[in-house]
Amino acid sequence: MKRPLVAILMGSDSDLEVMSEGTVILKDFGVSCEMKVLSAHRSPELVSRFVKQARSRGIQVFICGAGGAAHLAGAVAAHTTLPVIGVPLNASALGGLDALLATVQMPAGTPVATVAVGKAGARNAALLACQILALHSAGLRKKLEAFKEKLVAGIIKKNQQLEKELRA
Ligand code: RP5
Repeated sequence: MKRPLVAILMGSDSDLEVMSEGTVILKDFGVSCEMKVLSAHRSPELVSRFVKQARSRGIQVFICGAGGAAHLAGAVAAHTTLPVIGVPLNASALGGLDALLATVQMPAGTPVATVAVGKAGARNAALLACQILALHSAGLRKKLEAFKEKLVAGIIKKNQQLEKELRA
């Protein structure tokens, strides 16, 4: 098995369904990853130990998903200079707005690249991780270019379908 390049962390196993969206994307792009439940509030020492050892194990990008007070991405970013992507999750009565604000509003000096709330965010976090890794991988860059071309082809097809329906 290849050494993981991306660590996907989540605050609870209740986040697994959403965060698994990212693993599907990474698998499609042939990027190895590992997944762990680590909570900024329930297990702060484990978070710090994991993050401090990650670079020496080959990790290059962190993706952190959490709901509610959602401090995981920020807590990870506090311990590393590796890029950290935060995925706010809808896990409380506030519908994810709480997690979005907690993840995005980092103080200057400790950046977290925050993506959208929920599954779209989990997917985009994985794509962004691939784009970061592609800075040093021509193979990965080609796969990303092919992915973009597929997006364009999808839009063209939708317009053809729309025209057909309007003409009918
Ligand atoms: C957050 O609290 C987790 O990331 C999760 O989204 C939320 C609820 O966790 P559980 O009570 O389901 O373990 O820290």
